[in-house]
Amino acid sequence: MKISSSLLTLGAALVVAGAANFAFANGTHEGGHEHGGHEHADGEHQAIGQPGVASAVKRTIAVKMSDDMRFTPSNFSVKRGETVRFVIKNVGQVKHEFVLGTEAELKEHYEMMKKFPTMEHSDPSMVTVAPGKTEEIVWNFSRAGRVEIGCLQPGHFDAGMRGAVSVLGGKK
Ligand SMILES: [Cu+2]
Repeated sequence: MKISSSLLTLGAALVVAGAANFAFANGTHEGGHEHGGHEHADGEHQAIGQPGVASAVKRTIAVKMSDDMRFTPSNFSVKRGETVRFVIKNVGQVKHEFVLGTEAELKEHYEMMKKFPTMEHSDPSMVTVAPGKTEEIVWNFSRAGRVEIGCLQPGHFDAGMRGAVSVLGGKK
């Protein structure tokens, strides 16, 4: 039915706009551009760091994603300020994702993916990997604390497809 399908499209657009606002608000409430004079024009992702530059990568970490709904390995430890390249291979038969975020961001985003399972989404903090393929994320973990990892494909997050990065404090 044409009408309901265009309503669904509109609904998806509104949800996406809402998520963008949420990310912005979440990124700015901790405030500040205090690390080394970097400016982040969009204000996003300050809670978990920001996209890294390849030339700053000192460590590459290989991660496998599999249909038993696991990241292997799933827990990582980095130093504050470190830029890491994740090389993420999907060894399964279905699509998986590696998404960095706060607990709240991942849950919010996951609920949206359950409502709109065919929605295409992308962001520097995430990668969607087709079966048998490998993708990369370069990320700068500029804040001490815990960054969550999740696969937001419907059912996967609930099934435990999660992990975490511990960002250890230290010199500013
Ligand atoms: Cu998955």
